[in-house]
Amino acid sequence: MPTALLQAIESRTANVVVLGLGYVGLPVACLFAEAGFPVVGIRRSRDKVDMINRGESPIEGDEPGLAELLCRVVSTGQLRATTDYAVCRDAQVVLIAVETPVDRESRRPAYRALRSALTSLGPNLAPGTLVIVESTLAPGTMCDLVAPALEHASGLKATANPEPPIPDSRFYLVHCPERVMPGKLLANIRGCFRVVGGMSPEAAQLAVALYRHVVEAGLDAADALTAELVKTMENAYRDVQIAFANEMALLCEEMGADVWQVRELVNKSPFRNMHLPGAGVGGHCIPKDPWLLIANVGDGFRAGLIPAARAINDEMPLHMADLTAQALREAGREMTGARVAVLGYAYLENSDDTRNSPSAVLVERLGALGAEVVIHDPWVPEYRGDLYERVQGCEAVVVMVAHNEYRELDLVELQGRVARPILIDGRHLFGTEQARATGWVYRSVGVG
Ligand code: SAJ
Repeated sequence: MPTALLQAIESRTANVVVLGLGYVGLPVACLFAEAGFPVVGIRRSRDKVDMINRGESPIEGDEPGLAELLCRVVSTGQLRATTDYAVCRDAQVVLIAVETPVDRESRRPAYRALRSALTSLGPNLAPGTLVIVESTLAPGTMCDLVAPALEHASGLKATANPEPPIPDSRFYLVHCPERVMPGKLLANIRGCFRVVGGMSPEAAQLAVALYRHVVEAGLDAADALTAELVKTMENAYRDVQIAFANEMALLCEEMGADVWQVRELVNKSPFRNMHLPGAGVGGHCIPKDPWLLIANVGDGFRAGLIPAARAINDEMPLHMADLTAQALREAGREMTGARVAVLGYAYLENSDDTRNSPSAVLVERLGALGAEVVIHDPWVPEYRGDLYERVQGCEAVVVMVAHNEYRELDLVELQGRVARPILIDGRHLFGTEQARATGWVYRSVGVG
């Protein structure tokens, strides 16, 4: 193990550079700065760099502790931001935390930001530096893209396995996938176990020594491919579980049963944990990571379950549109020209995050069917406002997100505002008895 680098890490004197000061990079930069490391963050936008150097957080939404921590570490000089990659020349540690989205049409990884970061870092990479990619990657990316791209751009060699003594032409390369969740950015970095995947065992051990300064949970060293698989597979696993619940909801609707009652009884069996059916699956992880998982597997493998689960979950907001159209038709009303209220635009309850929101799919489909759509969401600035006023004159109300505010809705008051009492419940907030007792024409996902 290289003593100089390890000593710099253990003494917290290693210069740390974080590429990408977004919702992954900024909190991790702040935590390493708080731990005592000198940290420089790189971001493309001059405005955002200036904002961060004023100690102001560019991260939207409620992130407990982040704004205060950022202000503190900037004021002490532990953290500063820049647009200039030349700062990497003095770094002993470089963390890469740029977005790695999936192309909507092809479902292939879109690595433009990653390639750009690697190309910019390369010429400024000093021998012996520990480079850690936190962005979520399709398994195989570290070996087939990150290492070759960085070697080409730097003229150095990534450490290989077994570990030769580090001459002055090598760098250490690791993948430590992020585990952020909007609303819990700092808590998740501190509290979630991390897999630390090294391109060599020594690289992994160096990264474990580094993360021990900010991660209170377990740190499991592994190889880079294992780390890529762990992150994408844990989210694909969740996507499949949710898809099972959604398919059972559709089955129960068809059979005239109540999936919510069935689910409760199924989960009384040991080792059962049937997830919640709903109006769709959004966010920055679950809809994307299953596609990353199967992106580079190769011809000898045919993915069946993963694409099928994605298709089921992607279908749910469209199913909400079908339930709405059906209820209107039964009331003798076509969708064309009908005023429909969509309650909830965030992808997750009690969150302002709208990334990959199922509501966006529903709103588009309702519009295509000729409806006049009004949107309300107490967490999303552009859709805040008085809910009862927003639904005035509507002929259908569709609940898409289980915000606390919606759980406490006064269904009698609401009915007094709408032109037609049709309530489509995508998260089963109200239950059939409660809704029908207050005179609503009520349809819930999963209830036939
Ligand atoms: N959803 C359902 N049914 C469920 C659970 C979720 O329809 O039973 C929907 C939600 O409404 C939402 C989407 O799925 O639209 C995603 O919800 P989520 O609870 O998985 O929240 P995320 O997307 O923030 O997932 C993150 C992930 N964490 C990381 O990537 C580090 C995920 O791996 C975690 O399992 C999840 O948080 C969590 O459990 O908190």
